[in-house]
Amino acid sequence: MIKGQLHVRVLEGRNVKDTDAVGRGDPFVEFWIDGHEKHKTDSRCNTNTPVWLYETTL
Ligand SMILES: [Ca+2]
Repeated sequence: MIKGQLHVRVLEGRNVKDTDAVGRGDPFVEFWIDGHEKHKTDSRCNTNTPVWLYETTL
């Protein structure tokens, strides 16, 4: 297994598809490391142009 650090930066979304039945979606980003370690940003309510400015080092 290769070891090291992974720096992840999630900035923003554009033209995010609405998924709510009523109103706009509440988008978030989730990603997995090696297919099993799940990470997720907070949701942004009722927007198609979310901004997270999320950063993490894994
Ligand atoms: Ca909503």
